Amino acid sequence: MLLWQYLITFLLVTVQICKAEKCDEFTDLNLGHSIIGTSLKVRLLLYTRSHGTCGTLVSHTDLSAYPQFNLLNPTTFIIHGYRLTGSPPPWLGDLTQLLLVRKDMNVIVVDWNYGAANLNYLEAVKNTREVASNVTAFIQMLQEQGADLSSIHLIGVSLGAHISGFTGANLKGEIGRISALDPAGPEFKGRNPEDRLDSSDAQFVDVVHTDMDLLGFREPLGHIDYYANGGADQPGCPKTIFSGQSYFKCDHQRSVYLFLDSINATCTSRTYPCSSYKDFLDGKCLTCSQFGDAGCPIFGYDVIKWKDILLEQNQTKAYFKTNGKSPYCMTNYRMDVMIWNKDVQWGYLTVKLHGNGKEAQATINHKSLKFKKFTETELLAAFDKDIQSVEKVSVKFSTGNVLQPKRKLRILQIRLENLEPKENKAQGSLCRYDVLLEENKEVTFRPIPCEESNF
Ligand SMILES: [Ca+2]
Ligand SMILES: [Ca+2]
Repeated sequence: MLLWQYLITFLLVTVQICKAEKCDEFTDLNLGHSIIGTSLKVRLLLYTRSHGTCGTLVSHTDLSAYPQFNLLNPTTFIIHGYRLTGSPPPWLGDLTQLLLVRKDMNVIVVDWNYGAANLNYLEAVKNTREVASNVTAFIQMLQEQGADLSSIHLIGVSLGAHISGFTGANLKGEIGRISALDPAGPEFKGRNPEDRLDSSDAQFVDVVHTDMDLLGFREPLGHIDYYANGGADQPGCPKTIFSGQSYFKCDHQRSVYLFLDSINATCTSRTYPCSSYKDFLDGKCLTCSQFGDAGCPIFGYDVIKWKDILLEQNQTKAYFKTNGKSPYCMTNYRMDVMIWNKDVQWGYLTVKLHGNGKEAQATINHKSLKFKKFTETELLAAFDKDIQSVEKVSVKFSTGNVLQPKRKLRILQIRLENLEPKENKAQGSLCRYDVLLEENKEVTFRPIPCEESNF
């Protein structure tokens, strides 16, 4: 063979390989498109374990063209929301990858960027029904080919949560699960269940609220509704408008990053059913006897293990605190403090746990705490890390009042109990008796197991 023949063969093979590895990408638009306004185009991109980073545009008619689509596997749809700037969602790749790592499944990214990118939010809202019709038709095709509706999971972000709701309603609520990540509030507040997401749209609907005071939805919409950090504002997000665009979307987008952490499962966020965030912070909802040995439901992807008991309870509002950045999960303790000062004392507590060369901190300052002689003050102490084996504890008391003389808290008993169910924790309750806390001075001590004390 001559050299040029080799070259041509080489080129042909290269072209073949390139053709085989051609990946379809999520539509990348810019602010210009958004300013002019875009009209709706729905594209469904398939990802599987064998094609984890290379998307394939799929049609609604011929599934056999995509041998990597396995009808016996569950299928998860990712449905994004409004795109102000037209850029692809920054979390999309991570969400797809983490899902595929967790389970062998088909992931379909519903790309409706043409239609979502528009300065006028109302135009994007108008497209939601049509996106849902498109996804519905695809799912009906899957069903005709033999897929089981209960193995279908829709993960909808913001407007995508209501698109998931419409899709689920089109399929008579028979799809397995909808996970709604901060469902959009504007244009959906106060609407009837058929005009928004609700718990009848799937067999199981889990919802997380992270920005209910601005872009999200305040009222519960699913079988379980989580209110992360109360559901309105998130730690680590800018508090002023001077931070630009992130001021508007940080709280809202946090719902996705919390969910990503839960799929990643590096640690778990335990959540507490309660009537209000205030009661939760006050330590009034820290027992979960209604959930038996499983304990309080955890947040996110794996809450499906609580499905049956949550369905029995019809609607659950659950609260949890998170860190300001990933890993978001915190370790919760119940803390009891009893003092013997003559007068009632008011103030805040900072508690640190030390062990294995690590330190975890909980700041209990959501309100001025009331300490009364010989009366247990029960508190929630949420620590930023999990210290499996606590060697030492530090406590600091402050009143925040610099004008008055420094106070002293005469502690008769301090008790810390890890709230994780028994099989998940290394230690039982930790106690310490007779501690004098001078205001703003940290005191460190070695706790002892409570049951071994003679108190
Ligand atoms: Ca609905
Ligand atoms: Ca907010």
